[in-house]
Amino acid sequence: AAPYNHREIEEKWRKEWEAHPINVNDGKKPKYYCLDMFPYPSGNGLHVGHWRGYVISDVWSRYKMLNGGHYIIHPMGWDAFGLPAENYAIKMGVHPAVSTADNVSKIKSQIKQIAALYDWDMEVNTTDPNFYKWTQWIFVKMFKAGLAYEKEMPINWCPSCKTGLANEEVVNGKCERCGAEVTKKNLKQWMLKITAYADRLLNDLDKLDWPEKVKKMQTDWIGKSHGAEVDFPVEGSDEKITVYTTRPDTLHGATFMVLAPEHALAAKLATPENKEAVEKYIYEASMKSNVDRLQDKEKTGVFTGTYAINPLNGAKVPIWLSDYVLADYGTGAIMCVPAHDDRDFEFARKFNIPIIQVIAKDGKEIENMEEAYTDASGTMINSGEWNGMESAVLKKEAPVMIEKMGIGRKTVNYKLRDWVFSRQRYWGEPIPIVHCPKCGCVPVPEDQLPLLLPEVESYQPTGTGESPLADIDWWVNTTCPVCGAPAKRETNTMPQWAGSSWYFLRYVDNKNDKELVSREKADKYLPVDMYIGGVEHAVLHLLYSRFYTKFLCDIGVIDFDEPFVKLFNQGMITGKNGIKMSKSKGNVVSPDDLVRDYGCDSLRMYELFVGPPELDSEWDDRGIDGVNRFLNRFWNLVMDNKDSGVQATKEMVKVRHKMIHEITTRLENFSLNTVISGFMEYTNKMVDMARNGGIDKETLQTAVILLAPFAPHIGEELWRQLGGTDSVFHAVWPVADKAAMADDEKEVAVQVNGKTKLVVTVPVDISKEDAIAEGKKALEAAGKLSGTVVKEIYVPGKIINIVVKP
Ligand code: ANZ
Ligand code: ZN
Repeated sequence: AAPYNHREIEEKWRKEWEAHPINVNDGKKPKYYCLDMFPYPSGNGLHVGHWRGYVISDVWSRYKMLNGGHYIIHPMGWDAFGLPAENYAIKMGVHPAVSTADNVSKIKSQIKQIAALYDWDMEVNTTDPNFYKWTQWIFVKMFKAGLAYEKEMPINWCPSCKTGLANEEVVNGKCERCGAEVTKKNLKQWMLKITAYADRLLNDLDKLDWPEKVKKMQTDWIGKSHGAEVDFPVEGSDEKITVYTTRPDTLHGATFMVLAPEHALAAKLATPENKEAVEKYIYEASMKSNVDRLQDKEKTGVFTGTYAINPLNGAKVPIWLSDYVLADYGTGAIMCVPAHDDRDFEFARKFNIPIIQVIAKDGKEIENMEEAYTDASGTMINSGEWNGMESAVLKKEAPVMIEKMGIGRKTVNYKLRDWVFSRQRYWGEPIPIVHCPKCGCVPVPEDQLPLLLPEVESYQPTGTGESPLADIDWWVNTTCPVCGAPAKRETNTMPQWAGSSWYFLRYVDNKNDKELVSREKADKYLPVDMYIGGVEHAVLHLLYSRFYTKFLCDIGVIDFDEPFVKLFNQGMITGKNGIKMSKSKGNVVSPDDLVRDYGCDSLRMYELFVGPPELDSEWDDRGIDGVNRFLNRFWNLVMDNKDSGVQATKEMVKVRHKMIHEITTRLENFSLNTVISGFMEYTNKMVDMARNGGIDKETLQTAVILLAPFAPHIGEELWRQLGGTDSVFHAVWPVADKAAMADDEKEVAVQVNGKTKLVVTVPVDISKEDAIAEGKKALEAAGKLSGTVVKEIYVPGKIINIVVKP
């Protein structure tokens, strides 16, 4: 037979599929929406790491087509606003729209090499006015619903990109994009009130078929905690300081208080002799990012000179300032219980503040405390009327008790913050708001959307905190949509997350100029059944998308409130030694040569073979040889045996069903690397069978269907070689028959004089003579047969009994 020629067959089937698409919507098939996280069209093109997710999603799509006969919605688009295109424009003077279009066409042709089922009719691009019209429309709807508001606040500021950053864009105190140290700057910001959805975002995680790891990350990000606020009067003044604590049970152990340096009272509390030190400390803290402040390092702080009164027992507690307390969490002030909190313990040690233990450890007071005792378990001590109570019980009851005493109240707190939604950059969606001196903030009327991004002369951020749009007078100066008075446009643009928070809704109705998505199409094709992408998006993008979906559900655009039913996060493909592939590190492996030399099918399979798909895996070019050899072997197996006319033996049927079972189970579990090794294993078995008497056609056809989602070209070719007249992707995924898989061997008890001595495994259809011989051999080997054999009994499939006389 002809040898495997990947170039020839891949070209042949590409053409055929192009002319006769295999994934057609006949209106009757059930839909299955399998989505990739859409890429940012960077100028660097695709490397083998990018392929991984796209191969996984394509394998899954094709599998769902075969198993269940689904019409597959598998779109692709471009998340094309953002900094790199703008930075390139600043450097090269090329308009971001131009470089973006170039990059899109380049990446699109590279993506086509993967031979994925993408439906390019559904393509979207977040920078297309027909798309961002709806991104702006959602903003207007949120504004009208009171979910978008302006607020003056210190934002994370990247001095190098000259832009504000969301908390999520600050990695270890550095700008996620450029690596520069992040500082703070006070600016008027547009905020989205995602906190209004905190409880729903938290509770609805239960509905999702997502990796537990991701659910945990979202849970922690939302960070709901239960506790109490307690009011501490300031000694010698009418002021009081309210603290937030999750451990009101430890109130008797509060030996000092700490306020965030930004706390409204921070400077005011300083006594004259402490004023200078306090002011210096406040200034220094203002220059640090939140992330920096939370990182493990030596505690710093300053005493204000002032005391507060513990409202429970009247104790005098010194008030300190320290940057380990964050201004924007809880009340920005805490009561400190060094005996039971690590950070407070460290602080108390450093500044010689008394430590009072209020929960007994193992029933005792610790003599020389070396570290805080942080378990909320044990009996209360040194706690006045609370002595003898169980701390775990008190922890729950104290908030209510405190409320009754009138010294505080029960509260709930969230780590989740409202979303800073403005950027001081050019290449983003203009925020559709007009500032009118009389009417305040007025949204651009919905029928005037999209509000187009105007051309500018300089893309350079102004660095004053304003976007380059602020320099375009004709654009900035407008009239108020409500009263007609001269007014000014908002000049901030939206963050890149804006478009990606809802793009998955648009694919199924991407040409609709009346609605974001028609209700009919939304009902029919949404939500996304399977979402595949990198784990780096576990919180941000996935939380924002859930928020947008809930909002759009609330205003009736769609009828579901969770966007992604199932989620799979793939790990990264890295270069040698686990180093991230990047152009700057010079370790990028391009798929182009590999496709040329080994074919698309080999590369697809190797992408999966490198390691468990949910983990990072190191790329090694050499490994692709092995996968390619396997495909050659498989090719030869089918081609050499397709016309053999061999009838299936029981053994062949058994191997066939075991193969179906193994491959399907591994695939369903997303253990895709072991699917590939499973193919190798079963191909060896089939080759052995073929050598020893031949192999039947149905087993070969079955193997081809199983392989097709992974290696579609070779799958299609071999399917036709085996007599298929229609595409292999219109075949039906085989079902494993448990009975046919059953082994034809049985365990039989071997007895001497009716007493079981051991067990042997024999073929079910073994003859009486052979069975008895097996039994005797096993007994002798175990030294359990002596005397003279007088009788030999075989109860088929059950017992071998040797009767002996001494
Ligand atoms: C007293 C106490 C005693 C505390 C104890 C803990 C252990 P969650 O909500 O779970 O993160 N805290 C409150 N506001 C803070 C802020 N703005 N910056 C830094 N820390 C703050 O934890 C809430 C606990 O973190 C609160 O309970 C408070 O310290 C601290 F044995 O109060 B605790
Ligand atoms: Zn007005």
